[in-house]
Amino acid sequence: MSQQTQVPGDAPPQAQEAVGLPLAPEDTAGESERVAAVPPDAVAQAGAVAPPDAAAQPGGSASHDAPVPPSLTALMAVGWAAPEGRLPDREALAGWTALRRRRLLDCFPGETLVVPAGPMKVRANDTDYPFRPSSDFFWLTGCTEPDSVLVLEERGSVLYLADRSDRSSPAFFTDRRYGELWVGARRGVSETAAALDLDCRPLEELPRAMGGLSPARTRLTRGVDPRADAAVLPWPAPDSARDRELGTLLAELRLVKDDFELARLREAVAATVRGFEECVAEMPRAARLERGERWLEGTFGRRARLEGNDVGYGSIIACGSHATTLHWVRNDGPVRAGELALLDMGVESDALYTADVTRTLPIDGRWRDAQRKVYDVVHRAQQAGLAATQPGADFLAPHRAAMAVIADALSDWGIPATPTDRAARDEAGVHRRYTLHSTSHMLGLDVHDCAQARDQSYRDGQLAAGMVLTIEPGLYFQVDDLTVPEELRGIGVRIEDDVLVTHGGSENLSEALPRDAEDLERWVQQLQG
Ligand SMILES: [Mn+2]
Repeated sequence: MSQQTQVPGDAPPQAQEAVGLPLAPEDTAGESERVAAVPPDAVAQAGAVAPPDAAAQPGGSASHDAPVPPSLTALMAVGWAAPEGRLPDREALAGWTALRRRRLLDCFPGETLVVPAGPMKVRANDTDYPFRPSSDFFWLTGCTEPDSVLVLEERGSVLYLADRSDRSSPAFFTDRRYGELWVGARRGVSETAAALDLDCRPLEELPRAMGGLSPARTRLTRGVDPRADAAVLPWPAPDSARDRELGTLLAELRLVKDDFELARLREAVAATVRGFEECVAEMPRAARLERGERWLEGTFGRRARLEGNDVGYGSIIACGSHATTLHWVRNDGPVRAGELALLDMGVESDALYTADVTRTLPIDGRWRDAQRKVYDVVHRAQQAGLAATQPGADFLAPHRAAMAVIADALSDWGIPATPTDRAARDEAGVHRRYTLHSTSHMLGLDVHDCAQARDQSYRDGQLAAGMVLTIEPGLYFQVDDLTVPEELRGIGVRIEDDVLVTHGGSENLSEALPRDAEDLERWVQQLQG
């Protein structure tokens, strides 16, 4: 499951009263004291709205930094030890990205392909979200620097990126986005060239390079970087079908994972398994807290940050009837013994590949009858889906196999209560009232990977060795659904594994987490013992 936008909470009464009042800051200290009152971490990512010299401009900067007098600039320029100057070693990734660039160029002979990383995104005022490059850009370069742009050409590809902001210019202490006193040393042009084995040039040269491109022979992954969108106009205007073709080809090239990617996915899954174990172990503690779901979200998030880059999507911690909400990411409910917890979580590795795993389990390690009845059906459905995951099989084969199990079970239970014959039920797909989503999606750098691939090569295509997909049937009985027996209302179950299609069949990458109902009981009891 992927993340959804946060549902806004109610504004507290105090904040509502403040609306419309004239600005009357409590802080009446002098200019210099107010500067000191702004902690460095609050403004460290303010580069998007405050260029390096903003403090010197009339009207001041967004952060109210003090102006920098020339004498201070002169002082800051001297007295530093000579830099070490050692370049990083070439990364193993570099060989793989070179192959990927070669394959992409072969799809568009004689053309120039522009693939940007994207800019930082503002969270609020002068703070940004943590940066993550666009997946296509990262897949082709391995570079994680914001604002970077890859220009691919037969005669030689160039990666444009912001150079280091080191002691050689005042920006090292005035530029909040790149200055090394603000953000620490980062890889610039020569460091990135050495590590990623790419021809790299400073970002300042990009406008001139873009200006020289022929629109009819250039394609862009549009919608990633507004500056690139403006610099490379669609051809023929205003349609950007040629650009969409580039996105489509990239998505389709990414469908089959190479060995490097598979190793990274295995790392992401291994860290995810550890995060699940920690969440289960923390459940008794979470059960004592008003918002125990948040405690578990934090528990998993800590594992994700410790071992990887972050979570690959907003963790879904859905206890009790919250499990019937597909993307429950508010995670503000209690964790109660006797209820089920549906945990849908994935660690994104440092190499930006994410796992996507779901387990539904009894919070106190003991199934109640109605819970077990629903769980066993979803488990059987998932087993059928896993068995149908084979090279050459339709992408939809696991979905069909899983849904057949669920439709039969619902029919046996007389759900929905309205009597219809089997043919009519199948025709209407009535089980979908309770299953809600499809069983699989591709997985990789994106949790819903390769989304721009054509139907013929994804949804209506066939599975091939090297593809990684989720198998995740679910059954959800809403609390207010009068078509199901009362004892089942409020029960939601999903079981999701990450599965690699192999030459001989498939491999469940997340098999280390138990799925059988009795194994789950033992696992929970052992972790909470
Ligand atoms: Mn999923």
